Amino acid sequence: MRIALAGNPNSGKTTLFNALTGSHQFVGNWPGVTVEKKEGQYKKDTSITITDLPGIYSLSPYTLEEVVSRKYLLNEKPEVIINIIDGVNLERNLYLTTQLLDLGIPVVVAVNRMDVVRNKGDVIDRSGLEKALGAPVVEISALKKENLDGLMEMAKKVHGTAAENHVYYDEHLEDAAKSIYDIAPSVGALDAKRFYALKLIEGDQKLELNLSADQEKQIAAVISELEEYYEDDGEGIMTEMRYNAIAGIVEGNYKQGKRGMSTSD
Ligand code: BGO
Repeated sequence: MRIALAGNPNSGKTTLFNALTGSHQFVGNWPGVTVEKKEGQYKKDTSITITDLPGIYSLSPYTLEEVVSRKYLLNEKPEVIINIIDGVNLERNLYLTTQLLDLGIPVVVAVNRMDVVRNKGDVIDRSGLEKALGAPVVEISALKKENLDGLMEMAKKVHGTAAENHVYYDEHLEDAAKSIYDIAPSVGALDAKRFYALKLIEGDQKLELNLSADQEKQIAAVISELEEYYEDDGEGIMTEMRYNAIAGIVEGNYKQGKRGMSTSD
């Protein structure tokens, strides 16, 4: 089984990767770039390969790290994604999560730094978060090596399952995505169809979809209609949709304890 480990910088990705692989690690470079590529075998089951993706905030095509990560996720298609998120900074970390969920690959969300969350007296509604994301959520502490077996058991469990997990935005946006699949059935047939449709709406120029001029024109018309409705450009619409959805998810599922400290850093 091939697992990709994805998360924001400073989410604890290196700590988790080291805890899972121990000395079973190989370090090289991603093809053609000077970004370090770390791969390793799960030390308790060496048939599982874990690829540590560069730390990123989004699956945009702007930074080298983002380009490397999304190329790997779209072209090499790992069988499971473990998305490590910092439990102390849920709101910021979930921005990447919303995009990973669109790839059509089963995702397990590992909420890290639970030792800190607990010390603050804060509580995450794990099952509420699972419902909102449509993906299993496992609470861990990479530093204290807490619940890492549970995390890997969940990764095995979702392996081979159909990934329909994604965050629902609103009917206008969902309809626009569906229209794009109709205009370009080749996009609709892709596992990552939702990722591609939403990135088209976002105005992403680096999707390598080989659409015909006619398809591009029709898709542009769908996006224009959406832009007129929301009085914003596609990129602005998608960013706001994601942030609003995340704000609701955090609001409903993260309870600050009596110690009442802020959830931001
Ligand atoms: C330092 N709990 C706690 N409390 N800390 C954690 C956990 C956890 O579950 N997981 C990771 N950390 P990386 P990226 C540090 O290095 O794995 C800590 O970027 C320090 N260093 O120990 O590197 C982890 O790979 C001095 O902290 O993240 C590390 O994703 C003082 O989070 C940091 C304090 O982890 C980032 C912390 C010299």
